[in-house]
Amino acid sequence: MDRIQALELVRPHLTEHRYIHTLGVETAAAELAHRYGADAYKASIAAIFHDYAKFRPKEEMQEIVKQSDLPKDLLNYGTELLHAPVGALLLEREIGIKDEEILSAVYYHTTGNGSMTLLEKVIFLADYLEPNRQFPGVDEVRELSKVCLNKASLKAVQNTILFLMKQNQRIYPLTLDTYNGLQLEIKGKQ
Ligand code: DGI
Ligand code: FE
Ligand code: FE
Repeated sequence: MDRIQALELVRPHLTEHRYIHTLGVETAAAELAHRYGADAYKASIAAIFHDYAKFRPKEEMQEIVKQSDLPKDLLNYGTELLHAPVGALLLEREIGIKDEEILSAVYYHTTGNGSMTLLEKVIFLADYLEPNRQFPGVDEVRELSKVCLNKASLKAVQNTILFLMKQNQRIYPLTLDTYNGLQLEIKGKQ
């Protein structure tokens, strides 16, 4: 599958706004992949498909979690979390994507995890800082992303955790694992 085919496949699942975001994530992912040595093709395909399930009805996503091997604790946090793991599952089922690196980059694009691969970091960070995003703190992460992938990813997850806490939202354990994992990678086990 080339990127044009991928874009044609994802387009019907997204709004215009979300499609523009997706193109921004692809651009950002290409830059990060080039800078940090990730696979350019996988970065492009994972970016194009990362929000594939974003507009599935939440009842459908909850049903998929219940009837698959996805972790059931996903149901106890905001429904915003579901589109990432459900998206990975549906990409395999509906589009036939089998590449585990691409699927895991989609799976973890919202939360991250405690020991992220290079491609997972690239997609996690590209989603956060793509050029169409504008919110407090994003420029600092953009600057950091030119210097250190781990430090930029850490700042992004820190900002997300602080934002969620201010909104009195629950924080999914994987999001905290991401914070701890990146701290460990940056500072070592001291
Ligand atoms: O899909 P996007 O909007 O492009 O971005 P995303 O996949 O990073 O999703 C962002 C949403 O996910 C935002 O509403 C905050 C939410 N989120 C991220 N981490 C957590 C979370 N929500 C909860 N409850 N807990 C988390 O740990
Ligand atoms: Fe998303
Ligand atoms: Fe996104």
